[in-house]
Amino acid sequence: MEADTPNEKMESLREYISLVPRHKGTERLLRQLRSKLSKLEGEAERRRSLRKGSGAVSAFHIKKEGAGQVALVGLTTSGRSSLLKWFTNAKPEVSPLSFKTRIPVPGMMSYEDILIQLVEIPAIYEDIKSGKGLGPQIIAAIRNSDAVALTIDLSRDATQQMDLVLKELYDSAIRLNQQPPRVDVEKTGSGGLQIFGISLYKDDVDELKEILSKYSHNIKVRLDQPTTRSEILEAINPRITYKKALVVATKGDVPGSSENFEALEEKYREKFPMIAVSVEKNRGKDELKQEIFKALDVIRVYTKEPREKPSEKPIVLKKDARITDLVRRLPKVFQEQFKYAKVVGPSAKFDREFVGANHVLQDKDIVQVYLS
Ligand SMILES: Nc1nc2c(ncn2[C@@H]2O[C@H](COP(=O)(O)OP(=O)(O)OP(=O)(O)O)[C@@H](O)[C@H]2O)c(=O)[nH]1
Ligand SMILES: [Mg+2]
Repeated sequence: MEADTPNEKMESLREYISLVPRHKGTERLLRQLRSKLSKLEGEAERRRSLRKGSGAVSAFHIKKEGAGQVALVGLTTSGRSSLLKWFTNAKPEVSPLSFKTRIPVPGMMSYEDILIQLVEIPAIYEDIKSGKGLGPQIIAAIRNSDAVALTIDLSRDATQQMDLVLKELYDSAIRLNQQPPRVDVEKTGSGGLQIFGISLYKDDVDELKEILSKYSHNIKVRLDQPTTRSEILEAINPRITYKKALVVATKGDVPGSSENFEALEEKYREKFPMIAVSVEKNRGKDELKQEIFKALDVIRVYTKEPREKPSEKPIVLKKDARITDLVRRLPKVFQEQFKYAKVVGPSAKFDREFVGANHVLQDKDIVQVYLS
């Protein structure tokens, strides 16, 4: 009670709470203490986010670093902090108590010769989509990531957790491992409602016109394959975001975990890569790292100077990037005087193939650029 700085206050409150015996007679006291603690934590969080610059920057926005940002997303106590600690130098609090992580916590994970940023996102909960509390900020933090790792706790019913997490994300306009519908929608300044390829529409055309005119008076829609009503609704919703995702099944060491994992695989294996791990027993680490890298959809390309070894650090590019995308990342002279490139590695048809600007690269290619 003598503590004076907010941090000391929080520390001594935590200590005091841990010392109070747990029984019916102390329930009320514990509730009061926890509520006091959570108020202090909220204040501390606000101060932290204000300090981070303009004041408009939220503690929930984690600046991207490394080859990509992967969000650890799951229900409370699903083991997100444990994973973050296992893979990075971050020091989140691991605890059997619920909702310990209240703001996103970043850490850098090394994978072969690159670094990947992991961010523990505060826990998802039922009805997070309703927009109460920190829900919108939690969802925004997930939307900001490049890929999502869903943490599913194998010490409990795994499919039930997965169903819940997926529903909450779906209702928050986040789509996982799903292609956007192939419908071209364009708001135009004038011209009214224009629909091309209407014969490909599978549902009621009058209703389609009504849906579209509610969305905008001037709109051009182009169908080039059979399209349903729900695909149209997806395509005109600007909030919807598409992310690659994988499942990290945690606590693979606990009794019953194999059965839970099998049930989860049975239901979801077609849509999600799945890795069972145990932080406790240090199992599945390398396999998981590899899946996380895959989910980012990036490639590593090494540049090379004549008569020298390839660069030690790769340039990280989006999957399917071309030589032009690589050249854009090099000093300006390479863009101005590009002639052709020589490729050694997976994308080369034969060793030391000479290629042009449109050549599509692959992970672990070595490229030497020639200038004219
Ligand atoms: N047996 C076992 N327990 C684990 C494993 N990983 C995590 N746990 C335990 O699960 C509990 C919750 O772990 P956390 O990592 O704090 O969970 P979290 O998802 O960060 O939870 P919140 O941030 O509080 O929502 C802790 O008691 C951990 O020790 C594991 O691999 N095996
Ligand atoms: Mg945590």
